[in-house]
Amino acid sequence: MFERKALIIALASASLLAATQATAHASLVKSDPAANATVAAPKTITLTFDDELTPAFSGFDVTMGGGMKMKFTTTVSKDKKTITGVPTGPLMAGAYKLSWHVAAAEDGHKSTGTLDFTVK
Ligand SMILES: [Cu+2]
Repeated sequence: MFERKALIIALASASLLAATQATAHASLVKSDPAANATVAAPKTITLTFDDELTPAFSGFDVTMGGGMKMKFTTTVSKDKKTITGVPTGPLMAGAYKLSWHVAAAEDGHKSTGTLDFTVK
């Protein structure tokens, strides 16, 4: 009987811990350009997350079709939830892949993702 109770407590603690960790990770909630959008050459790219980020470990890379990396200057907003990137030169027409990486301010956990967009 005691063992069964201990097991139930252990399982409850484990699921509580898992839930805490899941909410502590920063997830992308909005982007401009949106994923898979076709847009005029953007002057800025913004990525908004559901959690505060650690600016030093949060940013993104943008590559064009052949893997050519585009240069961006990125900053993190005051509320620490939005990354804004300004390309150092105009983006030519073509297909782009954006790869983001962030660290949650709360626990330092890292998450990454990608999105595609096209410049017409
Ligand atoms: Cu986390």
